[in-house]
Amino acid sequence: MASLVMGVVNVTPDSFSDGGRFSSPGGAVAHGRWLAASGAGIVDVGGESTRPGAEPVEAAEELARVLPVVSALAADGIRVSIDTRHAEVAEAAVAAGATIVNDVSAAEELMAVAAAAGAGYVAMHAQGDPRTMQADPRYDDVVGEVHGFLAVAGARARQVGCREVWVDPGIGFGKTVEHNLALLAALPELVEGGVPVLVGASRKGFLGRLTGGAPVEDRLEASVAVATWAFHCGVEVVRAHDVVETVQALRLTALEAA
Ligand code: PMM
Repeated sequence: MASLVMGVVNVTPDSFSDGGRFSSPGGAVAHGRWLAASGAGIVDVGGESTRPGAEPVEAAEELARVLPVVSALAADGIRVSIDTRHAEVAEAAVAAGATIVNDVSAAEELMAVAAAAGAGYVAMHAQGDPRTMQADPRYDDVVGEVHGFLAVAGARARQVGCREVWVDPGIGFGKTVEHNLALLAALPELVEGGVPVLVGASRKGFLGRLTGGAPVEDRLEASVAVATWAFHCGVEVVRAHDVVETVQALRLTALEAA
């Protein structure tokens, strides 16, 4: 599969990057349509913020947030992924037309939902829970441990019958700036592992730290720089908020004439 951009629609009041902007279904649907029209090959819909320090959301509340959005976008023929840690949310979303389960917890339960529905599956690495994951993340060998975890999770997802599988190093999920940079530097090795790779670094905190404190709304250039690097390394899907600019990065990386 050629590389593509996954556009983000957070139907949440509190996501770090766009929290509160699309918390009504109508606004979220309009934004998802715009992302697809701007070149996103997948629109990722989430109803629970996983930013550092975020409180968990009940599955019923998450469902109420995401289902109308998933249904409307899928009915338009847009490829929708559901970003959730709850199996019942994943199940309802695939029944409503989502065709990818994006699981930041890489849990067996969610793999099973994706496999049963004939949906694709993203297995992401995280250390710890969003509430506490950035408190003091530690690894002996971050690249070895994350790649090892993803090799097992990717193989397991295929074994339980997931049709399409991606692995994701989980930038910012229980990782320091140095951990994130080591994982980004090691993307070529992860790609060589043979399971398609997805990366999401868009607007994340480490980009603020690396750019002298740029606030979340000023991280476009840094986000596109990481996306360009990721595509250059052979990453198949880049998760991004700024779809127009990230699609440009993809085209340039693929040396396609715009
Ligand atoms: N990051 C966030 C949420 N979901 N899913 C995947 N697969 N990879 C990520 O890096 C990822 C994710 C957090 O970012 P957001 O608050 O902008 O959605």
